[in-house]
Amino acid sequence: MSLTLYYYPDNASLAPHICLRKAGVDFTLSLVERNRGGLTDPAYLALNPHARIPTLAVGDPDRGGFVIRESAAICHYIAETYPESGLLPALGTVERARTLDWLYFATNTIQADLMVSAYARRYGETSEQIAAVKARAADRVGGHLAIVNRELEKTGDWLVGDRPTCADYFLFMLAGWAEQFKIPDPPSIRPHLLAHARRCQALPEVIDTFAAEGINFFIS
Ligand SMILES: N[C@@H](CCC(=O)N[C@@H](CS)C(=O)NCC(=O)O)C(=O)O
Repeated sequence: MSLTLYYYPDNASLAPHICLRKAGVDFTLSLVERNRGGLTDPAYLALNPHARIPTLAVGDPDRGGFVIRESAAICHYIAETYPESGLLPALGTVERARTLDWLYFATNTIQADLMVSAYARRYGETSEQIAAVKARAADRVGGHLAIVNRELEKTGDWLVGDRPTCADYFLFMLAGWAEQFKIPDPPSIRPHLLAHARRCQALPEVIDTFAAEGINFFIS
């Protein structure tokens, strides 16, 4: 079945995009013009009523295909569908369980607080409230990244095993946002996270993804 990734540069579509390139499959990239009404476009809302980026369409959703609308779920789906990609360790292994544990920590904890910080205006009314929400959430992200930094100190190059998995790509995406959002304790002050980001930036699938999206690496 055909695969179409609806994306916007450096949005939550980034990790799924890297996974597709790592899997080496044919796919179509479709830009959601989020600054020009793309998220209120009825055609896009029909695919993704959550009005969020990304969406992965598998086949034609009107003709027996389906969509996946959560970035971590898309990464998980690609990994399961193309096991030879190594995006996840083998089914039933401890390594796979640990990789999924990090993938879901990344989306459910780090990403969740990053989103609160980025969209703080949705969580407060006055400018003081909004600033307080933004700062508190950013602090929490710093704490979550400290946990990952400690883990990478133990595990070495990658979160689990001796090759990058979808959890590494997801973490890399979030580290990029955290750096760009200028949280108080950014990834670049965490040596193991910084080295991890540099390792990710050197991977061909990551280089190709950034080139295709027209974005720059966040760590020099
Ligand atoms: N949990 C979702 C969150 C997706 C999300 O919030 N994407 C952002 C772009 S990075 C978005 O579409 N924001 C638009 C909005 O919140 O109005 C996922 O990871 O796929």
